[in-house]
Amino acid sequence: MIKKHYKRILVTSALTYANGYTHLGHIAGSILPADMYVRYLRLSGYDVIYICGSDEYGTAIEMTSIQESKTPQEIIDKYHFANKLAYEALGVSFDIYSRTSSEIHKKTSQEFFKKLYDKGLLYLKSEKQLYSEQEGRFLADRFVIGTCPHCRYEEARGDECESCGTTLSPLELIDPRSKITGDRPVVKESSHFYFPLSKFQTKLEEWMSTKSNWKANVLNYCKGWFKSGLRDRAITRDLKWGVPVPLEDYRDKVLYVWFEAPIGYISNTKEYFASKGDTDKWKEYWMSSDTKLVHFLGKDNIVFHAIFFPAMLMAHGDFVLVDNIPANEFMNLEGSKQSKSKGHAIYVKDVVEKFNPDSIRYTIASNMPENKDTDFYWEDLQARNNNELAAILGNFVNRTFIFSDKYFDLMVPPLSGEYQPIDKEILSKLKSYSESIASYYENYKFKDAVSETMNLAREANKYFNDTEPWNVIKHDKQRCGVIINTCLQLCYSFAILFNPVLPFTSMKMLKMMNMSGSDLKWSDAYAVALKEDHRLNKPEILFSKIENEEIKNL
Ligand code: B3M
Ligand code: ZN
Repeated sequence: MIKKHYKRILVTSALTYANGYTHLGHIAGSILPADMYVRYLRLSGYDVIYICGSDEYGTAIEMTSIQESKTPQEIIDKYHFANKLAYEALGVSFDIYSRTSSEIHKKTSQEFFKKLYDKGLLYLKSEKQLYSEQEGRFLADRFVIGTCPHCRYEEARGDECESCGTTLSPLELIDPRSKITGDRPVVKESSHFYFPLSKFQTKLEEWMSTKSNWKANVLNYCKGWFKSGLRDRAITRDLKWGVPVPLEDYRDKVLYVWFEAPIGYISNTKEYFASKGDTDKWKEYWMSSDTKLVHFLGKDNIVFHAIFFPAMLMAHGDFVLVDNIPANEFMNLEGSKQSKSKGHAIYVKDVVEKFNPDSIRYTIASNMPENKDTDFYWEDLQARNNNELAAILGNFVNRTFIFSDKYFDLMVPPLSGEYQPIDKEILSKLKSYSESIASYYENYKFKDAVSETMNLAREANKYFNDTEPWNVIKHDKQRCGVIINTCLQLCYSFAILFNPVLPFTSMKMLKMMNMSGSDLKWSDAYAVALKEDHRLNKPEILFSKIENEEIKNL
């Protein structure tokens, strides 16, 4: 169980850059585990909100706008709305999916900066920067490429080497050049505000030492940062696209995207409650120590959420710190990394048009990169859909409904006569499975949660086979009724237990059972909830087979 002293749970998924279409790598890394987690929590009666949105500033956006010959505003409008729709089509149940270009975010991040500034925590430092005379601008972060000083990769970006993963600053690059024009930049001085990250190292280390339940990959990664010593970071940039620095003399500078973007979690929470007419309620979530804050993200975002953002929040002083960061590794595509910048990715908007969104969710969840990188294969989608979803879950539900239709007039048969030991056994398994699946969800073990749920569906098929209702019906309709009643209770349980991973199928099953989807409860999964003589609806096929031709040439 989630610790008693938590009254509410605030869940975030890393904000998606609105410079490209969201792809299955994002889903596996930060979206699907969070969605399954919150769906489970809601079913279990926890007070939970799920916050996400588009990340709309930073050089990534400006770069795309140049590449696509559009304004940054046109770029973010195009991708924000497209991604919002794609997430909906995949059944992602955000409470809000907003954007960092909103007014409320501008205000919130400026106030945050101002508070640190007024506390005297920020300092101004003049630093050498690369400047393109041809373009008349400083080349921040992704606007410059060059050779990585660590691994010699020749296309390393000014902020990070994608080849060896090292965080870089543009001046460390060997032979730097402008990403846009290829121009060789000159070095010029510019002043920037610095956040004193080094001063927070001890406090951060002490705080993290209480997090023994964090994933080893997250803790080890952070230890590496502590070992090399945290360095202060510039939190402003010489760019036009961004949140302006809220100080008269520095209006031509903007806040660094990794400073303002995480504040977007706070801004979006404010917007969510404001839209419900309760403008102060966000404080309950962000400003109480009995809130459990959980960030879901991919491993490339760990440092910002485990070190940089918590240090910002410590410096600010008013906000709750993160309780856990169940970061995932990467899900690659048939052997190599998915990357929207390289066009090597499966976009959500495309895949939901071709396949059942629940089959996609199930395939990703079953192969979630929780502890190591994994790969997405089309053959795996086909196999999971055909051999598990259709052949195990779909088959069980289908046989149960065919029997109910053919022999019981689509009514839940009465429980006249005693349960036999075999019935009691499967019903008691419902309880133990519900508990173990719940515990997997609460401990961020999504792969185990899903495979355990499918194991229960296997048990259900075994029950059907062992009780042989097709024989029993010939000589004992009453006994057959008890069996089918039990099978229908199992179907209802599946609508609940599979709901976190298969939300559309869950609703379809509830419709078939003529049960409401609005007040589903995890504990009803073992409650024998269907009443005798309850009328059922006509069955539908839950999963159709994926044929070889459908995945050829994808
Ligand atoms: N947009 C990075 C990414 O999409 C970034 C996450 C921001 S979370 C505050 O990988
Ligand atoms: Zn490198």
